[in-house]
This record gives sequence, C-alpha cells and structure tokens, in this order.
Amino acid sequence: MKRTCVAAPVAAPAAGAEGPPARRSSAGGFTLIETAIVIGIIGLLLGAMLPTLSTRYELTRLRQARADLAKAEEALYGFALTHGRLPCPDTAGDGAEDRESGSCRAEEGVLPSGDLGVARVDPWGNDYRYRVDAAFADDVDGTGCGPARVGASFTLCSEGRIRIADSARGGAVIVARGIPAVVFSRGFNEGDPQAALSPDELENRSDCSGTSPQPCDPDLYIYHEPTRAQGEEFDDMVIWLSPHVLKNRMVQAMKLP
Ligand SMILES: [Ca+2]
Ligand SMILES: [Ca+2]
Ligand SMILES: [Ca+2]
Ligand SMILES: [Ca+2]
Repeated sequence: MKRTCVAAPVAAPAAGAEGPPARRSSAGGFTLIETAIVIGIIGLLLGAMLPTLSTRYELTRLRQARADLAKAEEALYGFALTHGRLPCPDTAGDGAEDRESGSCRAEEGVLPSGDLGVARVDPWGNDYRYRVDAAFADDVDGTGCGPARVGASFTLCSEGRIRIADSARGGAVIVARGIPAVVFSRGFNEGDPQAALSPDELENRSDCSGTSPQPCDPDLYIYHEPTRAQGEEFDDMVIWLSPHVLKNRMVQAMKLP
C-alpha cells in the first residue's frame, strides 16, 4: 500500500503576539536610524561646502565684470576712431546713445551697449553705467583749446573734466584727472535695500541734486579696492579712459591732429 507524507501546516502567530526580533535581510537595506545618520552627515558636508561654493561663484562674477569693463574700454576707443568722438550715454534704455542737436542728452546714463557691441548688464543684473565729458562726444570740433581737425570732437590739447579719487572724504588722493569717460558697475550691493551706502558709494551716484543724501560732485568718481568695513562698504568697479591713450590712438589712426 502506497503511503503519502503530508507536511504539517505551520501555525501563524496569533494576532497581537510578538514574533521573533526584526533582522535586516541579507538583501541589504537600512534601518531608520542608519538612514538618519547618513542624511545628517550629508547635511554637515553640504553646510561646510556652501561657503566655498558661494565664494567661487562671487569670484566668477567679479572676473566677468572685469572682463566686461575691459571690453567696454576697448570698444570706446574703437568708437572714437570710427566716429571722431565718444558716444553719448543711453538715457532711454534701448542700448543706443541719446543725442540731440549734435550734443548728448545727458552726460551720465547707461552704457550704450548696443552701439558698442558689449554687455549691457553686469553679473549682478544691473546696467553698466557710463559717464562722458560731453565736449568729447558732441559734433563741435575741439574743446576750445585750439584749432581742431574737421570730423574730430576734440584736439590734442583737450582736457576732460572728470576726476577719479581714492576717497570721497577730505584729503583724498586724485588717482586720475582730465578724464574724458568713465564706465562702472555698482557691484553686488546695488539694489539691496539692506545695503549701507558708504560716502564713497554715494559719490558714484549720478544724483548730485539737492535730494542726494550727501553733497556730491558730478565730475568726481571714487575708485579703490572693495571693502566690507562697517561704514566704508565699497564694491563699485570703475574704469576710465586715459586721455593720452585716446589721443594716441586717434593720432595713430590719423584722426588727429
Ligand atoms: Ca537710447
Ligand atoms: Ca567736442
Ligand atoms: Ca556698490
Ligand atoms: Ca560723483
């Protein structure tokens, strides 16, 4: 007679009864505590890396601004060789210089980036500013210091009115004088309502009217290294055209004398 073996059924644990202790399967997986520890370590590492990343990002933006300003300077020299004068500022926000009857509509405004073929906005999202001595940008030959060549807005003896100093306070050193044009970025703190504007930053504002928070000179611009010292905060980036380089290039191109 054939006999059949039947396995006895395994009894399921009764509801509410405690089973054997939970063990991680050999297939892997993490317990809740291990996952929390890993997340904590990743958080600490990211926290340590963020300041470094932020500094690198800011350095990249500074380098970009310096490159943009250098390109704008070269473009201004090129514009002078082509037109016999410097461009006027853009006051209407379309990237083109704004002139009226052969003169600039204003001496300070936005860099006429479209006419120059350069970047209009700095790495912090604000327009590059441009200031020109209008005598170097009008259609009138010369600046009253001598006979001028037809088609040139200035002569070898022409002097710009703009000055660059290392401070807005008394006793400042004049870094450069007789300057025909300035291009600048107002830096990272432009547009930050929490930013404190130091006297040096206020001096680089275009508004020297009675509503200005401090008396300022429209022909004076401040240039020095950036600083975060309290009350002296300064991050503007300023470049200017040397009148001698400008005239030298005009002579080499036979636009002067
Ligand atoms: Ca315009
Ligand atoms: Ca002129
Ligand atoms: Ca600034
Ligand atoms: Ca000023």
